Amino acid sequence: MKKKKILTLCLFRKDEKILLGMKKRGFGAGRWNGFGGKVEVGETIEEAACREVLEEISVSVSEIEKFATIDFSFEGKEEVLEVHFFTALKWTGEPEESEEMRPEWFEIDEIPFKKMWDGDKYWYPLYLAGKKFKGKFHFDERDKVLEYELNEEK
Ligand code: 6OG
Repeated sequence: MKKKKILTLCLFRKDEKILLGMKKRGFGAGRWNGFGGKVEVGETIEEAACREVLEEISVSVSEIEKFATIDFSFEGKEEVLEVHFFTALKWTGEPEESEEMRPEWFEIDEIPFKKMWDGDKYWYPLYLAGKKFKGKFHFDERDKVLEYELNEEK
């Protein structure tokens, strides 16, 4: 079996807007994305999700809800990224830029899919419709989606 790395991603919605961050460094740099990262030893996945948001945009999240798990794999790479997706339900503080992320609110009909991970345009419609789901995406060497599968959970 391929080696798995557990990651989090947290999204924020307010009225008809969604908060994204421009990733300034590391994996996915130059793309808009939600907020998150690796789960550290001794913390739960939910704790990791909240800690990453605080580190990246100085927002303190007190309630989150899981909406998806997606496995991401890449042609020629052994490791599978198991990303746990959350939506923030309660938070305090205004998003602030950090060394890692520059946050910005986008209208839902103006989500910049061309400057996001190629898989995002496939699963965002489910997220925006309030669905819960599981998925798998396989990318080529140039980060384009080769195959994907999304299954809604009842
Ligand atoms: P660090 O390695 O910087 O965390 N992530 C993805 N997000 C989207 N939308 N699509 C993908 O398709 C992703 N692969 C990883 C998980 C990396 C962050 O990027 C997310 C983490 O929040 C391949 O600590």
